[in-house]
Amino acid sequence: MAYSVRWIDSVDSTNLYLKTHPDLPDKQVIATLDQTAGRGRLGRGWDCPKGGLAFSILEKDPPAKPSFLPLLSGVALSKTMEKRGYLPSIKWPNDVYLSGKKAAGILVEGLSEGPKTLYIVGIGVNLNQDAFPSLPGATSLFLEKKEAVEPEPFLEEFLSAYEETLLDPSSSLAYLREHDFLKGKRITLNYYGEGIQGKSLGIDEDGELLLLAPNGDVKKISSGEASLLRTK
Ligand code: BT5
Repeated sequence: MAYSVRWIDSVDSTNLYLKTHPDLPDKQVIATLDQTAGRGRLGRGWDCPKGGLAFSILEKDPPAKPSFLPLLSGVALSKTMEKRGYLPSIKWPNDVYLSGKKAAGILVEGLSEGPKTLYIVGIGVNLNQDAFPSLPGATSLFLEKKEAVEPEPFLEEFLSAYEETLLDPSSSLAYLREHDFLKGKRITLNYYGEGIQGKSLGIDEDGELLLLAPNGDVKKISSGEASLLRTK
């Protein structure tokens, strides 16, 4: 496999570690079970209480379109979980869900190095936590099946699924559409600070969300934050 994993005991953020070590070889993976200041999107944080796995992959020349990296990483995570008997779905654009709750989050960051852009694919997976007192919308693999998950084999399985997924974006997109958490649901989308409501029609070939607005327009959304609308 092209990816080589270095485990570190504790780190603020595995994404930040790679950002500050861009000279590490292409496809270097930094992994930890103790991430103390994990980063989410838009300045949010990622909690990694004991039992969590955090890792980041350095992609100097990604084999897939960079804008697809979050979705394709979600596909690879979902496949890894499915092979182990879980029933995951992928919540556009960057989460993996189990039983309607968030089990993993993905943060892809670009880093300019002269004329080139390097990509850092950061993934947090809730493996063995047995409760999330301050995160009611979170779950872990342990909570789903009451079985502990060994982090090292899980990461190895993920990396081979990720390698395959990146090399075959069209069948990965088909998988994504079959595991689309939002499809058919009424959602609110935070789109450039504006909340738009509508029904998610699914994900198109560009990885964009198709939203059917109440006036019948179909909007193509490239990024944003989706939450489910409660139905009475
Ligand atoms: C994400 O952001 O979901 C991306 C998270 C990426 C984390 C990885 S860990 C390895 C690498 N190194 C880093 O520093 N980061 C990456 P976002 O979509 O913005 O979601 C963040 C929100 O998810 C938070 O505001 C919480 O509401 C929720 N959250 C935080 N920790 C969680 C957890 N462990 N499980 C489920 N939800 C969580």
